[in-house]
Amino acid sequence: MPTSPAAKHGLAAADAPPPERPDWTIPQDWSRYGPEDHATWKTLFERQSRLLPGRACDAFVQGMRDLPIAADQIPEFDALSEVLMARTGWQVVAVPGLVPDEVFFDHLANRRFPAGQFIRRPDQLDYLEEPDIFHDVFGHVPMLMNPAIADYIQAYGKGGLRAQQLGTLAQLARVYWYTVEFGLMREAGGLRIYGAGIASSLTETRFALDDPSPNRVAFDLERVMATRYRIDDFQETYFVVDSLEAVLDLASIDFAPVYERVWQREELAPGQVLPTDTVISRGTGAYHG
Ligand code: HBI
Ligand code: FE
Repeated sequence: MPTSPAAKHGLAAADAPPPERPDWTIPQDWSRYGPEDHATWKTLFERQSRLLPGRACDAFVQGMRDLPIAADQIPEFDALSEVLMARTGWQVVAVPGLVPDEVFFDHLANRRFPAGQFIRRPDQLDYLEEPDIFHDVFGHVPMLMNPAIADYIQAYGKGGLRAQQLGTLAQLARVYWYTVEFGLMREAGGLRIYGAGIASSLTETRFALDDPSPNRVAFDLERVMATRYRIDDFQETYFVVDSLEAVLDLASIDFAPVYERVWQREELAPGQVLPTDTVISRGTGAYHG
């Protein structure tokens, strides 16, 4: 099995114990992280910090710089929340791992980012099934320092609750997946990463930007909504936005007619390229075969 994204999402936490609180939050219990946990954080932090300059977008780098996140120890959620709250009104709360969709959406709609409390084991550096503190804090929290992304993720939470009622959650989740998790952006220096699933993964950082295999295609809302994604391996296609403001602009669209049109369309396989796509680089497809 090749190395894979830092975290896969979208599955219910089926065998998790029932939560003590209805919002699924737990104390971070920072003092219970041991030396091995901090060492895992340090390994992951150092290797991503070496790789990301020139690869992560400016907002990511800037957000990271302004947060109390460093190599030496696992960050404290309260300290992160204090800085985030002052900048964009967000907080970080601890959860055991994946939480049910409606719980996840309710947190986001209220500008609380649910972050996995645990850290992966040392033998899971490149792959794990649920989002842990490295994926959630290193990958997502720097982008929450950006006002456009802060508003966009809140809007996703509100839209998620609506999409559940409309039966269009699969389509909406693809938008989150191909932006917040696996988004690329055009910047002055070239293509840059803003998606947390890429930024928190050594192997996918290289794959998404440097490998000839995946397609890189200009982001188009309805096209993305029709496109299935891979949860257990690198993406076959990355969608490229021109700015974070363009991502936030998606939140002011009336999705009802969009869902109607997407409903009429055929679903697209993750690696499919259409004649109507604006292709930035056409992948060889070699990696996925
Ligand atoms: N729970 N903790 C956590 N993190 C996620 O990213 C997450 C989740 N539950 C559901 C979910 N994501 C997605 O399936 C929704 O975005 C659809
Ligand atoms: Fe994530």
